[in-house]
Amino acid sequence: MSDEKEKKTSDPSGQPEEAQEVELNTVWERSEAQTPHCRWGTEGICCRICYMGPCRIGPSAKRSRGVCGATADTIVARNFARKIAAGTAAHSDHGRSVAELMISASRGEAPGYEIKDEKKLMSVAAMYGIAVKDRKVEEIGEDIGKAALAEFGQQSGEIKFISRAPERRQALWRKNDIVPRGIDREVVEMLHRTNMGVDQDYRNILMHGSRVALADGWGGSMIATELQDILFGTPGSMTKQPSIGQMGLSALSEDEVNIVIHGHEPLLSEMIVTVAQDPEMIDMAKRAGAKGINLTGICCTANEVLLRQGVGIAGSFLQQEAAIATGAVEAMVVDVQCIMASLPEVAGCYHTRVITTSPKAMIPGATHIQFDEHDAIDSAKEIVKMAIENFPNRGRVNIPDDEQEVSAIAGFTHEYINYMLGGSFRASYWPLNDNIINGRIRGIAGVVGCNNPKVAKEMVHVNLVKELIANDILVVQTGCSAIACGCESLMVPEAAMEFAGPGLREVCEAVGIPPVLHVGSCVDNSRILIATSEMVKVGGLGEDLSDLPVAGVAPEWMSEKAIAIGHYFVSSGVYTIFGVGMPITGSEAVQNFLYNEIEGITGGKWACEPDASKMAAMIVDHINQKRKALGIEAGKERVLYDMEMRRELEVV
Ligand code: SF4
Ligand code: MSK
Repeated sequence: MSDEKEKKTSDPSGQPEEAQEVELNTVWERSEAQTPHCRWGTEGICCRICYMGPCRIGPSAKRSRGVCGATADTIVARNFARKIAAGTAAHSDHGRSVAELMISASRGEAPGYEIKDEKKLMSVAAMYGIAVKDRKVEEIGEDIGKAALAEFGQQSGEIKFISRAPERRQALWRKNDIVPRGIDREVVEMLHRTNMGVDQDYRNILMHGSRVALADGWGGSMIATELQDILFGTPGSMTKQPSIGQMGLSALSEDEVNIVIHGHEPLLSEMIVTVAQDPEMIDMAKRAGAKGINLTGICCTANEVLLRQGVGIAGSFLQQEAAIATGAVEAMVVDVQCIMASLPEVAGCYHTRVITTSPKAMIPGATHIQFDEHDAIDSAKEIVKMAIENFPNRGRVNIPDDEQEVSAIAGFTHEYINYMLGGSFRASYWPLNDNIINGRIRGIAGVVGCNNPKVAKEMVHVNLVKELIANDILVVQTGCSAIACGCESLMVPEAAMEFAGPGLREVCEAVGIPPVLHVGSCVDNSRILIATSEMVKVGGLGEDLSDLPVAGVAPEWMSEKAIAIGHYFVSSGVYTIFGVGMPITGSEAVQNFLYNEIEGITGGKWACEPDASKMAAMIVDHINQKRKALGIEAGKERVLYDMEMRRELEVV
C-alpha cells in the first residue's frame, strides 16, 4: 500500500485494501487529477450565465467587468444565490415526493404505506388548520398531503411552517420581506433574477437568497421531515427510545447477501427494509448459499433508516465506492442526490449490481428498476431478489477488519428530546434550558454536512466535535458529518466519559445520552430549527433564535444543498461556519456582506475557517458572547487541546 493510498476516511474499518490492489479510479484519484482547481471557479468569479461569455473577472481594469458589464460582486452573488436555489430545489423536491406519497397512501393507492404517527398527524393538521374532529386519519392525511403540495405552487401569502419560529423571528422576516410565499416560486424567482441583465445588486440578490433558503429549511425540508415522520414514524417517539446501528464498512456481512441503500429519499428503502425481513426472501437467500440478508446504508438514506429502523451504516458519501470495493455488495440501490456517477464503473470490477430507482436520477451502466409508490412492494421484491441471485457471483471478499465493532445511537428528534428530558407526562425542554443557564452545558453546536475529498480522513468533523464537547458544548449532528463522528464512537454514552467536559458529562450521565446527538439526515436540519425554536419558547434564553448560545458548522461541505442549509441557518439568526473554503473570495463586498453586514439584518452571519481548532475557538467565543448578552456568563476558560491531546486525536 503506497503512502498516498493510505486509508482516507475516519471510518475505523477504512478503505478496503482491495480498492488499492485493483488500482481503482476512485474519488481520491479523481480529486487529485482535478488539482489545481480552477481559480475563477474557486473564487466564484467565473460567469457562464450567457453566451457572450464565459467571463472571468481578473485583476486588470480591462477584465474588471464581464461582457455585459457585470462586476465581480454581481457575479459572485449570482453564483452563490444559484447554489442556494439548487440546494433548495433538491431538498424541496424530496419534500414534494413525500407529500405525493402521503396523498396516495391516505387514499389507499400505495399498498404497504400507512400513517404510523397519528400524534404528529394531528399536530401537523393543526398547523395547516385542517379539521380533525370525527374524521378518519386517512382523510386528515390526504388533506395534509394536499396542503403541503399546494405550498410548492403557492404564489402569495406565507408558507405555513414559518409560524413555528419564535414570534420575534417571524416579525423580523416580515419586516425584511423575506418570508417565502411559495417554495417553487422563490426558487424560480431566483433563477429569473440571476439571469443575464436582471438583478445586479449583490445585496438584493443575497437577500432574496434568504427568502429562497427559508423556503428550504422552513418549507421543503421541514415538509419532508414532518410527513416522513407521519408515514414512517417519528424516530424515538413511538418506541420511546432511539435506535442503535453498526457504523462503518464492517457493517457489511461476510456471509449474507449485502444490499446497500444510498441517496436521500427513504420512500423505497423503507419498503426494502420490510421486504428484506420477509421469511420467503430470507429462505431464498439461504438457498443461494447465504446466511441471510444484510441491509446497510450510505449517505442520508442510511441516516433515515438508521433513525427509524436501526439499519447499520456502511459509510458516508466518500465511502460509496469503497463499499463496492469490498467485493461483498450484491446490490447498491440508489435513489437521488450524492450518488457518484462512477458507481457502475467501479462495480464493473466486482459483481455488484448498481440499481437506480428514480426517473430523476439514472446512470449509464446501471440497472434501472423504477420506484412506483403504487407498487412499491413489488419494486422492493424485484430489487431484493436481484441481489440474492447475484450472491453466487461473489469473488474475493475483503471487508476491513475492525478492532472493535462501532455502533451509534441515533434518533434524537425534537419529540424524543422532549420525552427524554421530561418523560411522557412532563415532556419539556426546560431541563435543557436550565442546564444551559446554569452553565453545565455552555451551548449547542449543529455540526452537519458533507465530507469532501479535499479534506483527508473526515477528521475536521471529528476533531472539531471532540473539542466542542470538551468545552461543554452539546453537539447535534445530521448528514455525513453524523456518520463520520458515529464511526469514531462519539455517539454512545461512553463518549461523554472519555471526551466531554465536566458539565456536559454530568448531564449526559444523568440523562443517559451521548454528548453528540444524531438528529438525522440533511432534510432533518429542519429538526434543529424546531428544537431551537422550542428552546426560545420554553424561556430563559432570550426571545429569538439569534439570542441563543448556538452555532452551526459544516466543516467539510461540498454540495449546493449545504449552501442552502447554511444560508437558512444564517437567515434564521444562527452564526454559521463553513470549512474547506467559500466560493465568494472573488468579491470583497460579498464577503463583507455575508461575514458581517447580514448580521445586522438577520442576526446570523457566515464565517469560513478550514482548521478544526480555530473553528472550535470561534464557536466557543461566539457562545460566550451570547451567554454574556443573556446575563448567564460565568467566565470559563476554553479547554485548549495541547499537542498531546491533538496527537491522540490524530490516531485513527
Ligand atoms: Fe459574461 Fe455577463 Fe454573460 Fe455572465 S451574464 S457570461 S458576465 S456577459
Ligand atoms: S448525504 S448532501 S454528502 S451530507 Fe445528505 Fe452527505 Fe452532504 Fe450528501
